[in-house]
Amino acid sequence: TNWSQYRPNDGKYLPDNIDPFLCTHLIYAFSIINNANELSTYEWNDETLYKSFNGLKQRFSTMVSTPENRQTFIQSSISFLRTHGFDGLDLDWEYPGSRGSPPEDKQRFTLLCKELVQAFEAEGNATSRQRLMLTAAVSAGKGTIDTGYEIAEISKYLDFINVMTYEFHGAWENVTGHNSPLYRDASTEQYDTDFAMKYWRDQGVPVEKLRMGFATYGKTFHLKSTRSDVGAPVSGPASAGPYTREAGFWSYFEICNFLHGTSIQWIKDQKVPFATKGNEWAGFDNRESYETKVRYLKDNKFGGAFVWALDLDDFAGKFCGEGKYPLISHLQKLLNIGTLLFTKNRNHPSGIYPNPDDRKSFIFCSHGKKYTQSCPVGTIFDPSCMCCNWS
Ligand SMILES: *[C@@H]1O[C@H](CO)[C@@H](O)[C@H](O)[C@H]1NC(C)=O
Ligand SMILES: *[C@@H]1O[C@H](CO)[C@@H](O)[C@H](O)[C@H]1NC(C)=O
Ligand SMILES: CC(=O)N[C@H]1CO[C@H](CO)[C@@H](O)[C@@H]1O
Repeated sequence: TNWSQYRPNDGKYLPDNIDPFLCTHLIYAFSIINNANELSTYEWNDETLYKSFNGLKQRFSTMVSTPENRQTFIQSSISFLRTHGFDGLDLDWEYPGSRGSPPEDKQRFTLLCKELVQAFEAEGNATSRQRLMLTAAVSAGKGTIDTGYEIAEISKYLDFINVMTYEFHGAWENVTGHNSPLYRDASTEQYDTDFAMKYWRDQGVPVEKLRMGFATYGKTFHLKSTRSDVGAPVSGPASAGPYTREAGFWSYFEICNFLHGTSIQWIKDQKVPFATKGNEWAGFDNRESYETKVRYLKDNKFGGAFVWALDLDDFAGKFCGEGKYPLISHLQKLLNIGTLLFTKNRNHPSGIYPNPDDRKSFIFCSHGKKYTQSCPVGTIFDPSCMCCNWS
């Protein structure tokens, strides 16, 4: 209530006293209807109180705001991860310093990374276990990057960085645009995969730590006119997919259904496909665009790829007629020379083999199955001892 602030001494109650985890919904009491029939504030400081009240939604901000809160999070993460058998933590804060998070969260995010990795290291030492990994999914938009990250600093602490090189365009805009273009087009300066990857690199992330995002979904639009090129006017998203049930978004397996009875077209400058049917437009990725993107990734020596998301590919092979996981298995083939070797020689005896793609891991074959195993942090695979050794 807006009057609890006036209670004396220990009876005084402000938004800071709220435990945001007690209830699913919180209601601020009260606002009023003014003489002009408008919804309006009443107390002189309602607007200030609204700010701290709604600030409670910023769980990341509150968590990073004090050393004590950070330690609570860090220690709870370690026990959570160990209890459930995870090997590490991927931070997915969208985004420090944006969307209501205050500017100082940029520095606090760095502190969080630093303190997390210190605590992970100490726990690994104390328990003689391989230390937990720390990674982050980060923005690919210049503005959000600039306000959110001390790039060179965080890259010291993170084992790798997943640059979310997708969601560049969508039905929140009034014209068609591709979800995950490799290159810019005339109208989208600094809003493409190539820009984002090089921006992170040029501000100090070693290339081997950078992972490029590969989308297994597309973004959709409802066309307003007969135009269907990039930049054509739209009136919102296309219909929701029957499985993902979210307007503006289709999984790759839903895209495959859409493609029946229409043909794939290419955005030449951006090296990605799209398709139109009736007044619906979808920009997506397929095996061909993955090929171009992997070539780009290798040419630029970026450390690897990550996929968003496993469950959006045609995982069971029931929709696209391209086998199980058509996009991700294709990506694996494109990235992993080891796999190509193994498909040529399926009779590889059980045992340990160097991983030709990644010296920080090795390949372990057992009864016709192949497993990739990471070396402990700080070591690389040494073929002379067939073991992980200090680099
Ligand atoms: C963990 O052990 C390594 C190697 O013994 C040492 O260099 C490092 O300082 C230790 N880290 C912590 C946080 O205890
Ligand atoms: C889309 O919106 C922008 C401003 O956000 C405006 O400049 C532009 O003319 C609009 N385009 C169309 C096709 O409505
Ligand atoms: C102190 C106090 O009671 N403040 C106000 C809180 O808001 C309502 C409007 O709904 C006012 O009537 C109160 O006076």
